[in-house]
Amino acid sequence: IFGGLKVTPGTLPWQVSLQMRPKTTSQQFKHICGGVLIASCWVLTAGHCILANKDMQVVIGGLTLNTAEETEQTLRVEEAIVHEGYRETTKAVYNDIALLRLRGTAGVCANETQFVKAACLPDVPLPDGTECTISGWGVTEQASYGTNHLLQANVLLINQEKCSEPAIYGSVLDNTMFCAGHLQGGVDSCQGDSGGPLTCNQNNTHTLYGLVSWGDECGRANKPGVYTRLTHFLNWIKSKTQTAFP
Ligand code: 4AZ
Repeated sequence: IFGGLKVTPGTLPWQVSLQMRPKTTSQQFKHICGGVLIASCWVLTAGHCILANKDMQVVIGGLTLNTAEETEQTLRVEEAIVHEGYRETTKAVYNDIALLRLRGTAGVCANETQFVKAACLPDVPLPDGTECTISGWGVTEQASYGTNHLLQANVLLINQEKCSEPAIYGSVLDNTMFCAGHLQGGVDSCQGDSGGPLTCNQNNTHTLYGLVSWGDECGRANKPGVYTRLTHFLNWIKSKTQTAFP
C-alpha cells in the first residue's frame, strides 16, 4: 500500500494473508497475496495469486506477518477455484478472481470473533467518487519487499470512461474490472496487496466491492489501481459456493 496508515486491531476482520510453500518441501509458508473472508469456509482472492504445485494456507485476524498473534486463525486451503475466464495479457488481467475453500469440520472453518469476520458482498453498483478502503502487506513507497504491519488507505471509485481515456488505461479495461485511486498519484495498492479487499460503505455497512488486481506500477499519476469488479461475479460466487449463500 502506498500512502497508507497502520490498521487498528479488529477494524478489517475479513483481511486474509494468503501464504504458500512448495508441495515437495517443508519450508515456511510465505505471504504471497491478500484475500478476503466471505464465509466461514470461503476466501476470495485474485486469480493471478494461484500458483501451481503449492500448499496454501490463510491467516485471518492478524496484523503482523512476523509474529503469531492471539487473535489470528490459520487455516489450510483445501481447494482453489480460479475463474474459467481468468486471462492475463501484457496489458491487463481479466476475470482476476479465485475462491479458496478452507479446511474445517462440520461446515465450520474460521470461527467468528471480534478479529475474524466475513465481509458482506455488494448488491448494487456504487457511484463514481465513492470513498473506499484498500489494505494489505504489499510494497510501499518505503519498502520494496512489503510491510510486516497491515496498512490501509482510502481511494475513490473512478469513472470507467474516464479511466479508459488514452492518457490513463485506454481500451484495455472491461466490465470485469474498475479503477480506484487518486489520479494525482501517491495513494495506491501494490505488489503483495493483490487479492485483498477494496471495501466501501453501503448503507452504513462495509461492503466488499473490489479485489486488488493490477495497475501500471504503483502510486503514479494517471495510473490508478485496477480492481476486480465484485458486482460482476456475484452469480459466479453463488454457483461455486452453493451451501454458503443459500
Ligand atoms: C501487482 O504487481 C500489482 N497499483 C498490484 C496492484 C497494482 C499494481 C501492481 C496497483 O500485483
